[in-house]
Amino acid sequence: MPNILILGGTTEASALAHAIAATGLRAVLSYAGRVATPRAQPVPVRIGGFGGVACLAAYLRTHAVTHLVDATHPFAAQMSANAVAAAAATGVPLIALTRPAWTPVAGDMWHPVPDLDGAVAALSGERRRVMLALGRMHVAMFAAQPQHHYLLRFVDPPTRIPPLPDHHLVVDRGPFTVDGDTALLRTHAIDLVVCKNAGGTGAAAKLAAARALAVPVIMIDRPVLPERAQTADVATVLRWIGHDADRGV
Ligand code: 3Y8
Ligand code: NAP
Repeated sequence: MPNILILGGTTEASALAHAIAATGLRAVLSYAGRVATPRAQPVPVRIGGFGGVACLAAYLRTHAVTHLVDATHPFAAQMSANAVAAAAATGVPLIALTRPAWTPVAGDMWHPVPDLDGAVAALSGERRRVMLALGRMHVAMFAAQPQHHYLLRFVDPPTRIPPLPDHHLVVDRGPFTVDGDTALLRTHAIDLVVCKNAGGTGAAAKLAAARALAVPVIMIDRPVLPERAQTADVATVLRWIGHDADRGV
């Protein structure tokens, strides 16, 4: 009988959890514990790091996990690397449920950069009004470019004031809407957006808003992840688990 561990934290992970719950298969969804109240799930949830590769491997063994699904965010590179290593160490089969990277369409004004350091470097120069749509964890890096006005958006209120001399903070969680993000960019007279190439739908609204308002976007490329089986399709994951997607879902 399958016993699935889903490494979660994304829209796709939630969709998979709902599909698996509908089949009655045993599954646990795992969160890192990054935010105060992660979205409720229709399967049991565990919250917190495992303690590295060896501890993740030990978790897989002691909980008799039969299938590991890495449905984490494309920028959760450490978790994904640990999942590959722990799956290899234990022989537990692994598949990644991910989403394709965004690609520019007509009207997009993207300036691709390889990583967060590249995004900081790209902000050299005259004062701009920048929406830093990166969440909370990497804001401090942008103190190297204090000349700008920054619009920040965090999931939770911060425990410390962000180290940017001129910023406005919005506390909100996605998925976001195009109308909402268009109004946000307009209200704050944003003339530049910085974001990760997250892909998917939950964070895409700001791209459509930037396109509509002819606002350029500094687009951070995804980190390189280790080789692993992967799909963008929940039904493929269910078939991989050996449960036909046509039955019961
Ligand atoms: C804790 C668990 C679902 C999942 C929803 C997706 C969409 C909405 C859009 C902007 C971009 C950002 C951020 C974002 C989005 C989804 C998805 C997504 C981006 C939650 C969640 C957890 C997190 C962690 C959080 C990070 C932060 C990143 C905010 C749940 C709400 C910026 C990524 O305060 C912190 O420490 C936040 C940390 C990692 C990146 C950062 O560096 O700050 N996500 N986000 C997960 C855990 O503990 O394991 O409550 O759902 C999930 C979601 N956030 O099921 O509906 O699928 O990507 N999350 C980015 O894309 O750049 C916001 O503001 O425009
Ligand atoms: P990360 O840098 O790749 O991982 C750092 C450490 O956090 C991991 O080594 C692991 O700790 C722990 N961890 C990460 N994801 C976990 C999970 N799902 N369950 C249990 N432990 C987890 O991860 P991150 O970028 O901080 O992302 C953390 C969470 O937020 C993930 O669930 C991810 O899907 C979600 N998220 C991230 C982003 C983003 O922009 N990075 C965006 C949306 C959602 P141990 O080594 O101790 O096991």
